[in-house]
Amino acid sequence: MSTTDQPIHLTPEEMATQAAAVLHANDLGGWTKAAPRLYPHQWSWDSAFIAIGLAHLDTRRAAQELRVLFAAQWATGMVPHIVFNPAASGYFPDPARWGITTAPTAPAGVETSGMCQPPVHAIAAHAIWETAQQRGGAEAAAATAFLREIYPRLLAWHRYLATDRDPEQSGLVTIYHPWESGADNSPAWDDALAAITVGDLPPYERQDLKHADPSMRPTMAEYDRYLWIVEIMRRGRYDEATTYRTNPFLVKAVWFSAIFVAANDALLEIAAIIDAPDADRALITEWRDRGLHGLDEQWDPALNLCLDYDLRSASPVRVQVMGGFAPLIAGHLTPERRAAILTTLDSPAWLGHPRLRWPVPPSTSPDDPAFDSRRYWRGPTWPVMNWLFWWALQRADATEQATALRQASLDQLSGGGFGEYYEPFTGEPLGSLDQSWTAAMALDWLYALLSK
Ligand code: 9WN
Repeated sequence: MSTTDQPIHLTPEEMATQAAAVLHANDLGGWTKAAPRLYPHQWSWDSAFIAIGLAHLDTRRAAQELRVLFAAQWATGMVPHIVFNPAASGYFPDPARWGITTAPTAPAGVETSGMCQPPVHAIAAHAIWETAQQRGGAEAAAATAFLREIYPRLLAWHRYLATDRDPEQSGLVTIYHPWESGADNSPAWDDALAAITVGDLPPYERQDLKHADPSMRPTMAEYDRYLWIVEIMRRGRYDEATTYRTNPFLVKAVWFSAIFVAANDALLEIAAIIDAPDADRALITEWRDRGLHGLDEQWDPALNLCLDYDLRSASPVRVQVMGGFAPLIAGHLTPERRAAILTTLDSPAWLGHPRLRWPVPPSTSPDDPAFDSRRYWRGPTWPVMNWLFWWALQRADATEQATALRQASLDQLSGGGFGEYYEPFTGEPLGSLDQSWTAAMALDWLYALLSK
């Protein structure tokens, strides 16, 4: 059913049926692989987005998605970015390369990576609960029971991010690797990666290039550095303090931090539903407010964007990437900041760019010198990120902009295929087809539209 040809104009009903079929085909019983061939394992933030869409088909199955992921949580509270499927091969780095068995804090009986991804999970758990409440009856009760069950795990995850990943108490989460950002080869990491000298890296063979066109994937120079950081973390047995001391890549990432702020809001909602102790709520509020303050400090009035901060070079990262919209994702905007960020979003550097096929945010502004329309996070548009922008615009009461973005996103998907990302000027789907989170986001939009 996948196609790379653009003009099939699926009706909303057809698109919903096809999206459900993609999720069904990628379902391995209790968890969903991120994509059929390129990503045959469970990815952390993919799972959270997938659960939001899956909830429309089956709220219990959606809860199971998060349950399986959190069963691989580390003793530190970290939720690993990949939980490996022992039955699947063909992805690199594989469990042997990660070598987490040397880490005293790694979970037993499950193979995972040794790093994390943005914490969308509390947002997903709350969304599952909301969908279940609309259904009512036993489903609603089961969802509340699920929140009770997952809450301590979510709290431990957030505690880890607020402490181990922010020893400076800046409100900004430190990432150890571009993979942790979720936006792997964004130009935001170029300088930090360029400063890394690759040491005695054991040889390796890339698997991703067997499933995707090299012109759409990170370069070899980037891959060497990705693997060198993994090597350093593995040699430090994934000990947090050691990583902080020895890792050549340490960046305060604003997109990740903004998702953490929004996830703390969701965790507060969950805490209220299950009547969690007041002390927990005070702590979560503190994490949320510290995050808002940290993001505020990174605002760049010249670019009208929020900037990552490289701890190793002690400098802000002055590029025009999607992550700059972090305050929109975090929410709680002052009227001035809200106006500034919406103006940037509508400007010719972003949604107003005359060459865009659809007005959806490119991962890197076409005005940035590092823009590359085909390569992964250096220009293409990502439907799952459109969803996050849409969600945030709604939270910011920018209803008109949110509705327009949803329509443009659905138009983008109406050619079928559920691409991982899209060429922003031609609309060609790139990367993997039948990407689970793309299908899940389509379902979330379509269920709201079709139930009206
Ligand atoms: C590395 C699964 C993941 C996403 C990331 C995306 C890509 C992996 C890769 O695929 O990253 O984690 O091998 O390229 O960048 O955001 O979670 O869909």
